[in-house]
Amino acid sequence: MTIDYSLYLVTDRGLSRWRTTLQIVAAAVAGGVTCVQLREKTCSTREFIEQARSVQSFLKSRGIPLIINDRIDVALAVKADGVHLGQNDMPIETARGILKDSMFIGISAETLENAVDAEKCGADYIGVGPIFPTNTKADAAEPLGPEGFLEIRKAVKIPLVAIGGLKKENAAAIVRNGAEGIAVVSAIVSADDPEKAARELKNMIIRAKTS
Ligand code: TZP
Ligand code: MG
Repeated sequence: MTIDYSLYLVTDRGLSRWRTTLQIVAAAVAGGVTCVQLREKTCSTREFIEQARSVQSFLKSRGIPLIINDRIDVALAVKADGVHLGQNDMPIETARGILKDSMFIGISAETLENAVDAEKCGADYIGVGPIFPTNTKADAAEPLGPEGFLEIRKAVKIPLVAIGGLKKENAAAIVRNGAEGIAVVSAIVSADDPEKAARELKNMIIRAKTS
């Protein structure tokens, strides 16, 4: 499977207001999201698996990949398309030893060094951020800014998905700096109209990629 990273939704049940994660995912997909990462920081393992199965059955028929945040066991249990690991999660070498090539592995990089290491260790893509300040991740590192992103772009070849404080007003510069994709949480999950928010972001990305 090849993954279209262009508009990458990361879920957050705490920011979804009165909507369920599945409702947010459905609206986001209708608006043009190309990839979904299920990110659950507080629920039980059982609930995480149930949630993953329900989101997966929605995504599968639409050809949209499901990536599981942090939890390789959950990713294996539901046969997800990929797993996304941070710098304090299971090391990529260990994860690759378990998963072999059955799944994509994405790695979060907050620095140039993180990104170079991730590529060297065989990551399929890198989530680079935060690019801009964000309230969504409490322990987020210093923002890299568009220049920090560009420095990483020049140093690695694998796909880069930018994350952190991205919205339709500021993401075009990052696409023009070579991001394969834009990952967002609050810009879609907390929007009054998540479908419209996704559509506007998608149109912006298409324009930036073709200009
Ligand atoms: N990793 C780096 S920043 C971030 C994550 C999960 C949060 C991004 O959230 P938002 O709302 O798109 O700024
Ligand atoms: Mg993590």
